Amino acid sequence: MAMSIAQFTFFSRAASSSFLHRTNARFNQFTFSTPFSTAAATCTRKKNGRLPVMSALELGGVKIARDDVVRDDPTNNVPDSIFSKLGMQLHKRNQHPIGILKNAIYEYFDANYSNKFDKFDDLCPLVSVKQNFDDVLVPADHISRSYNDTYYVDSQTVLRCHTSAHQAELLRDGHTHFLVTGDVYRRDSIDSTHYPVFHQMEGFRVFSPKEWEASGLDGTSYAADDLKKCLEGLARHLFGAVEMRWIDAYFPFTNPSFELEIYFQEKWMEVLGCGVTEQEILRNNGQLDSVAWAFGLGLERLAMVLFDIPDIRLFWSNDERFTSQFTKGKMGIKFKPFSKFPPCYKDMSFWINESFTENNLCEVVRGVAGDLAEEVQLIDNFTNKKGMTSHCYRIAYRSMERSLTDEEINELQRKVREQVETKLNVELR
Ligand code: FA5
Ligand code: MG
Repeated sequence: MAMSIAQFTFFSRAASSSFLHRTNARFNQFTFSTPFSTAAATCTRKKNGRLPVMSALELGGVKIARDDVVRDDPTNNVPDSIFSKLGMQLHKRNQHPIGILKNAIYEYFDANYSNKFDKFDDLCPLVSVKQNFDDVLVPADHISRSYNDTYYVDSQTVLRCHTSAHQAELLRDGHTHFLVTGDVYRRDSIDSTHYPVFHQMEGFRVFSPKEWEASGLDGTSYAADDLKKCLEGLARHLFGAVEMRWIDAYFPFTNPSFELEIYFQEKWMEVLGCGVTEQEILRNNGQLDSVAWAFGLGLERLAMVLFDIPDIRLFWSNDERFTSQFTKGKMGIKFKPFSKFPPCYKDMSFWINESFTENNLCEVVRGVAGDLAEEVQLIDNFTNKKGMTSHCYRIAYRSMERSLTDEEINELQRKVREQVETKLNVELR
């Protein structure tokens, strides 16, 4: 296992939707100047007199109906494709790679910390803006709060974009060692390692002064050392030998902060963020003299490496040729691809406008093609003498399960072009 400290590098391409890589995303047509409805907040129980429930879900002991989440309202940017993923809870399926991985991580913590970590995997994914951002000190102008990056149910309620949204409440409830697993939601780009719904596991450990005082280290250094040891141990438990490296990072809620990258498919892939928790979070939530560490793991990313799963869309497949390959409690299984259909590429060029963002484009593409969209990639970008900027995107269409016909792809591309023009207000070339 090669471990090294490396300078921060973007992995593979400019990832837009992370707490680190948010510099070039721009606000889209939904902006904060839109008049907000002040309507209801988090995960409220079904109110009387609401529209008929189309598919009420029971999540975290709370009933959620489609019209609680998808609304024709300018403060709402949740499409049906995202609502349909709510409640799938792949992390609770013991025969699914995400569930198998969750259980393997639980095992590591139970064995090494004698069952000290409290485990949560059923917390409601609808959270308040306060929980998702304010409680973890995300600045008011941080790009992750934008409608371009986060799914808003209304001005005060979001689909959590990370499991860190639960840190504060669990601290206030008196938990000092905990793991939170859950589905998280982000408007994001399209490729084999990014999906708008994925799963994270948050880890949190609080230390009291007597734990670090004897070490001769200050609390922060003690926690940072312990954190790295813990996660390196976890990586060994899961992978045995794998090439990995620590990268210095930035998160609003930790300092110092790090990311762990693993070498996969000839690239460095970021699998987790972590760090020593900001004192303010501890103080605000009843932990006065303590220090703590926290991490947030991307479960799909780890599972891709562990089970040799080449594309993140496969986790959502109900095809038996996928689901039947995995067994409860078994980590060593390598996925055998059951189809190798070639991708079909379609290019489209248009003049962008002020409000254009790549996440909005990806949302349109997913809305039309769903999981048939494998990748959306900017392949050409220029500005003419009049100051107009043209983008050319290449869309790769591919099914994981069957071959697509020319007609089917042409029809998808026709619809994408139509909607790009009408919804994004750009001029096709
Ligand atoms: C966070 O979400 C922080 N909350 C993590 C954290 C927790 C840091 C506690 C410090 C303390 P980030 O945006 O980098 O950070 O996402 C964490 C992990 O989620 C990434 O390393 C990656 O493995 C995974 N991830 C991020 N975006 C996607 C995506 N679109 N699809 C799949 N996995 C993703
Ligand atoms: Mg990141």
